[in-house]
Amino acid sequence: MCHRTKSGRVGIRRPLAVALLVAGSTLACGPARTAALDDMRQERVLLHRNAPRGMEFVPTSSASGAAGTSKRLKVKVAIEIRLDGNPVDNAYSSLLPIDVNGNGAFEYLHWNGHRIMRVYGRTGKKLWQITNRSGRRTTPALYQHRDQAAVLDLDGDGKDDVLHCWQSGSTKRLVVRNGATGREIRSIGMPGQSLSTGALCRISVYRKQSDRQPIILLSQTQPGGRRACGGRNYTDNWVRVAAFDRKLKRLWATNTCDAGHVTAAVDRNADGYAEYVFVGKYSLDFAGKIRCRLAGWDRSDHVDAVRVARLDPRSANPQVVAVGRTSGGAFDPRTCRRLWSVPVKNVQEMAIAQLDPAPAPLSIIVTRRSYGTLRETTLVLTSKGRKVRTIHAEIQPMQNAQLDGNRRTDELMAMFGVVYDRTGKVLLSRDWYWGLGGTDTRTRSLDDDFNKWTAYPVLFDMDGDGREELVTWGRKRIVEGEFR
Ligand SMILES: [Ca+2]
Ligand SMILES: [Ca+2]
Ligand SMILES: [Ca+2]
Ligand SMILES: [Ca+2]
Repeated sequence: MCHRTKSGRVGIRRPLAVALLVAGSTLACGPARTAALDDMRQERVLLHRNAPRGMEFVPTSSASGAAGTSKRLKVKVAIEIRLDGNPVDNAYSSLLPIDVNGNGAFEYLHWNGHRIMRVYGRTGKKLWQITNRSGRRTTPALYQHRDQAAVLDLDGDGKDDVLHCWQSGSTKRLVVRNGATGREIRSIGMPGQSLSTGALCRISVYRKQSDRQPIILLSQTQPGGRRACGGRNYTDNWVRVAAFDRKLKRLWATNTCDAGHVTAAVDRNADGYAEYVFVGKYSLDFAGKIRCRLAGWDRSDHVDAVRVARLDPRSANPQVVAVGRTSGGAFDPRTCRRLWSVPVKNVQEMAIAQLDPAPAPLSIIVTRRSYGTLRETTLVLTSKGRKVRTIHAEIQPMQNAQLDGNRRTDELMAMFGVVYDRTGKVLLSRDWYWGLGGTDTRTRSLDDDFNKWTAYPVLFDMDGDGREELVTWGRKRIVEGEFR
């Protein structure tokens, strides 16, 4: 039975949540389950997106979904926005959807490091822009990696704001900016924090179970410069987790050398609010206490990808799956106890998806990095870690998605927005946007490709009609594609 309970969700577009009591555990279900999943699909983009390291898992298939066929996808260019500015800076920018006026349709936040940030409306009009001519830039040296930011309402007026890293002179800052005007709402200085090209901005925002308020997690370097953390004092490793409230009041900071590149929240009762979080290999509560560290993980090695999912739908307990250079496997999130190990070495990319029709257990897709070689490196594992299939393509999975006619199985979206079905067949290539604006379509190398278009487009319901669009950007354009 489902019990309806009101939840006053802050800054979230769907206010209702419903809980189901099953064998001592509370799981959301029914309309509220759907609403919570819609929220989570938004939040995995708006609040904690680090797509080059993979997106958090959110269920997108269900046993009651239509069992149509998995067919080739078509995308039509719906919106094309001309970008001004340095084409290389544009290609190496990040992008997030932002609803600046709270009407349910999303505008485009486009920024590069601490150098330039702007918002374009859906008609292509630039709504605002800030520049810092001497600010840190993300450049080709960063390869596929980009700065993060978060989009949420932080001043309570119902309209999205931007939470991002910036700088004044040689001081790094954490800034909250009005999404509609670009005006700074508040900021704090972070003296001593690196402003090097590689000092990536890592921000994850979660909604805490305890009070349903957002908590801001920011990766900072530790004092001690290059010597700290065994010479790996990098923000990209989440070496120190600093936490702030929505007013940017500092709550706590916890040292976590060699943690990993990404975070993943544990939502035990599936109501959309997090009970605790994994920051790479460390599980932290929202008071900053380290709950546990993934069992058997090398002290000096970090986690490359980490996801949380209920791998077997018959179980009320979620699992945490993590991969990296020295280790990989599934763990009990409550204790960090290892449940099984990934049967191959040096896996750095991973996604969780519903590859067998729901309600079958989920699959785990792991890829060994070998850019440009012909080695078969993408493996499909069962929820118990057994290898069931090798996909004869190097798929760098970014996320699971629901895009085709079969709503009982997920599709996989990978680099450059290429979509694969469960067998590794390409359902959507990048052809629909690659040649726009005269970009040379001949590929000389992957490095060239990174200079043309982002490797990690955004999949998001931009116009609020319940269907996701695909937004990509490159040297001279932002393009929004509609699935047909
Ligand atoms: Ca606001
Ligand atoms: Ca929860
Ligand atoms: Ca599907
Ligand atoms: Ca849509």
